[in-house]
Amino acid sequence: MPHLWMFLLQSLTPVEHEVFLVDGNARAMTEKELVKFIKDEGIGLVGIGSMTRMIARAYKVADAIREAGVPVVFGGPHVTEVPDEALGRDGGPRHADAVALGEADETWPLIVQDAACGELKEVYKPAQDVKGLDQKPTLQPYPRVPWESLDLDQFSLVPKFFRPFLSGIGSGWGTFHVVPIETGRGCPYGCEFCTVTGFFGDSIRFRTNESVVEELLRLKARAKRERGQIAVFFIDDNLAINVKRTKSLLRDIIQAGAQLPWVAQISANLLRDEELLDLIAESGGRWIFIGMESIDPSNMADVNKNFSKPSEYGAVLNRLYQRNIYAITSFIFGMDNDKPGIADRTLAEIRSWPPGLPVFGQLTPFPATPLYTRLQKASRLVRPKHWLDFAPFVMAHNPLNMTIEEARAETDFAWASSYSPARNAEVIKAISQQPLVCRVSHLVARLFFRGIYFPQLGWWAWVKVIAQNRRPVARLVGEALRSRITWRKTPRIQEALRTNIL
Ligand code: B12
Ligand code: SF4
Repeated sequence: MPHLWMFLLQSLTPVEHEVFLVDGNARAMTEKELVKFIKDEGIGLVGIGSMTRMIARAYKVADAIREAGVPVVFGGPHVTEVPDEALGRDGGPRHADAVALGEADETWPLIVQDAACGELKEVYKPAQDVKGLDQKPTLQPYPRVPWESLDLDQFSLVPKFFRPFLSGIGSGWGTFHVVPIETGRGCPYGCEFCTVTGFFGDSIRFRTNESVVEELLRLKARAKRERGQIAVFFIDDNLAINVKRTKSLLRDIIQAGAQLPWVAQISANLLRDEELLDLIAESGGRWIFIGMESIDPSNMADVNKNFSKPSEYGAVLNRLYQRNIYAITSFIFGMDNDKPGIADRTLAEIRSWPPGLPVFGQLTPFPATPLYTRLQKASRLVRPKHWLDFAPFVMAHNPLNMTIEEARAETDFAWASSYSPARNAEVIKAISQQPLVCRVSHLVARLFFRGIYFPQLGWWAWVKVIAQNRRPVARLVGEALRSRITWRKTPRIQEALRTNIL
């Protein structure tokens, strides 16, 4: 899925400038290739956005670009949290000519103008209110991202080779895009490990329903025109943070016929309301990402996430399941009360719930979070600048009741057990009463999600994954073919095929 910020800043760029978007995930280039691209296109300013996790790579890219004489401006959560690092003011090397702190909707046009006049400043900050706090964009009005005409080729999840063949199936699968849309910003909950409340603020700002619906309608028209599929990721941190407003938005989407399949993040405490769940289902909601974090209430209390109750998780997932909605359930290991065996206990709970897509991470002290400050004060950080020395799934601090190696072993075990061919087959069997399309999408999602932890890049890796999971794959493909034959034999369908209605 592409990142929203680049489309947003592209729409906010003064019209006389051309913008090129390169997403390192979708269109990987070496530093040399990237510098050549920049030179060939005569690009005068490079903007780089990065989460903490990818910052070391982003600095390397920036160094190569700056060496070629092109100025680089950084933005996003990491540089906002530690701006001195990118500017080389903390004793380390300099990687950026300028940094944009916080939300850059209003500063970006200024940055572009300054760069064009050769007057780029080092730091760009949003204007401050009387209390000295950043003035946040209201999101009303909201920039118009021209989805209907943007070149999204680098982001299609369907390999080019299959496109002609797949565009003929059903309503068309020639392209498949997951598009990020925000309907609001901010979260008041302030969980200890999270950067969102600090970055976006604790008051929430919403776009108007009309502006969201209009954007969805344009996307829907594009999908139809391309004979492809578009799914939406509502990237709000908690789509249902204001339940009344969420219901009103979902009702407007339904009324306008603007439904597209969508995914969103919603905390478990907000998924008790049956009417909300009905509206989620009717408006196209397919997958809900729930930050469950831990099955242990004392861990939840430690990280200030007491509002989310592990004892409720099963009931919440059941309510979703009854409506053919699945959950992506996210867990964190290495929390202060976790001991070896935590993965096994968590997996046992998960098996007692309707099937979903569990994901497992480790407690990570991101800079400028309350968690970082607490661990620093307690001298528990073993790699205080873990992002400059990035090691996937290796904790940067000492957990209290297990070692860093044990936390890693728990994480390995949880991923391996959750996405083993045997577990995948078991899950697909367990949901055999669900419509075929739900089961197919669940299996496909499982095969992709496995890749979050076990890299499966390239054809050969995929062939292996499909071979390992041949039992459920063969069963679903067989069922799909049988239902297609039965469907085609139905007298009404035969008549429609004869008269070219289909
Ligand atoms: C959607 C999302 C995802 C999606 C996909 C990312 C995508 N392709 O969009 C998924 C679910 C895959 C994901 C995964 C992860 N995510 Co995430 N994700 C988000 C989320 C919810 C929304 C991002 C977004 O679009 N925001 C809206 C836009 C408008 O805001 P923005 O990106 O910050 O951009 C604004 C400014 O920052 C600035 N800006 C940003 N970049 C740039 C660049 C330039 C040049 C300039 C001038 C300005 C600028 O301008 C923009 C407009 O104001 C954010 C939380 C949040 N609300 O932002 C977390 C967040 C970015 N994710 C976070 C994390 C930790 C992760 C994971 C590491 C989690 C994990 N443990 O696995 C993974 C990493 C996956 C990976 N390897 O890529 C953290 C990052 C914290 C940090 N310090 O790095 C965040 C902030 C959430 C949090 N709880 O703290 N994520
Ligand atoms: S509810 Fe989610 S976005 Fe809000 S502070 Fe907690 S983890 Fe962050």
